[in-house]
Amino acid sequence: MTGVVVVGMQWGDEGKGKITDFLSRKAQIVARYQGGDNAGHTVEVDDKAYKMRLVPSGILNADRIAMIGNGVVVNPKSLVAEMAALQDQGVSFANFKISNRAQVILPYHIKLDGLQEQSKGANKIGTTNRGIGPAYMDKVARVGIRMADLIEKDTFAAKLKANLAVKNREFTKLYDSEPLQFEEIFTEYYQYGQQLRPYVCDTSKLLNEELNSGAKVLFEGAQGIMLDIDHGTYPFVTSSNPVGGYTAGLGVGPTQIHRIVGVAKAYTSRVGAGPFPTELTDATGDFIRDAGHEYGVVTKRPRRIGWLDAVVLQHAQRVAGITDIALNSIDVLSGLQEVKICTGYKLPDGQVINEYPASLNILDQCQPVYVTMPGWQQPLRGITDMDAWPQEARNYLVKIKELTGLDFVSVSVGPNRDETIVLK
Ligand code: 2SA
Ligand code: MG
Repeated sequence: MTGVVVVGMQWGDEGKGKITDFLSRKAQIVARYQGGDNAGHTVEVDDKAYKMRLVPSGILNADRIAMIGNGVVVNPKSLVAEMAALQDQGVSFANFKISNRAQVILPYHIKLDGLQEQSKGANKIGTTNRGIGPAYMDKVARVGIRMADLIEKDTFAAKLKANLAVKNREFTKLYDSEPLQFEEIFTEYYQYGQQLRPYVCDTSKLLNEELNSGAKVLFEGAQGIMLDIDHGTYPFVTSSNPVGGYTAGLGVGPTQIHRIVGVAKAYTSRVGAGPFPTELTDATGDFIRDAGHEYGVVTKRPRRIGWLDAVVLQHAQRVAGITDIALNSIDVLSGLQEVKICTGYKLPDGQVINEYPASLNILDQCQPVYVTMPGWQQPLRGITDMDAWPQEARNYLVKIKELTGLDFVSVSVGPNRDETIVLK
């Protein structure tokens, strides 16, 4: 058992990239198990910023295997572009692997993502418009095209033709939109497939062999637990399982995992629509957004901001079996008069619950119950000696530990590698 999972405990953007980068230094393999190019993070090393969406951050060490598992939906066009940009920066892909069972995102998925969102009007999810949902729909409907198909000319042509016939009927009849042309897509995407072909293999077989011979593996989750298709704020979620997805998404047994690190920010953010009980729509929210540079990596959208929610953290801990917490961005809270943590939700009848409701209707009626603590004025950015912190900031950590029962594996006081306090 040498597997460690890193997963977001909120709605994504918890700073998983930074934690993955730091934990992966001890790993021989870093493997992505779900999501697609809706994920996105920047890893900064020695003044160089590496932007990644699909490629696991483990790629930055040439000796390490960086793997895209079968549970990931791969947009070949954006993967080829991402690889080219990283190669230009001197990154080696000698140990890069893509599962032959990973689903492929094609232009009709992206088009459908946009059309589905449009047709939902005010109820739209606010997707990243990368075709993620429609690609997983095709997977479950058993009409998806996998990497193994993409690289076989005749198989790809036949499957693409059959799928396009159905999708084009949908585009023209249901959405009154233009059909897509087979030739264009086939020529372009077959090329991408051939460029990716050298990396395509049975990643589950490789991964199990490596694990059985003692390799340390980091399982890199994308998005966050509150965006999980089962355990998140459905239907305002992504279409995959950040929770537990590594078993199905990489073809390994849960017995290979011994540690699950949950990454959380010291406050909460969310992009896209959907419930957010501790949301701040006031000047405090604006203050945190600006101090934390809370704008999306992929879509540049300003993120919604709120207080830390311990109901969310407890839910995440429970459904994912989190063993440790990596807390990020506590430095962002410097300068506030007071800081709050939500400890429960109050229903209209006065009852206080501390489980996250499945019903959006009940969630709508929930009023957050807060513990309010004095804030601190001193900047924490870069201050890795906690003894030099104001007592109020230390108290905030103690409260989080008390509410979650989790040990801190690390606490971050800034985005850089050396702005991390490693505690475990
Ligand atoms: P989609 O495109 O179908 O997955 O969108 C569905 C909802 O999921 C939200 N979503 C995200 N929210 C925050 N961060 C995301 N990705 C991170 C990033 C990467 C990460 O930095 O962009 O932290 O792993 C992400 N991806 C999807 C989206 O806003 C919709 O609400
Ligand atoms: Mg992010």
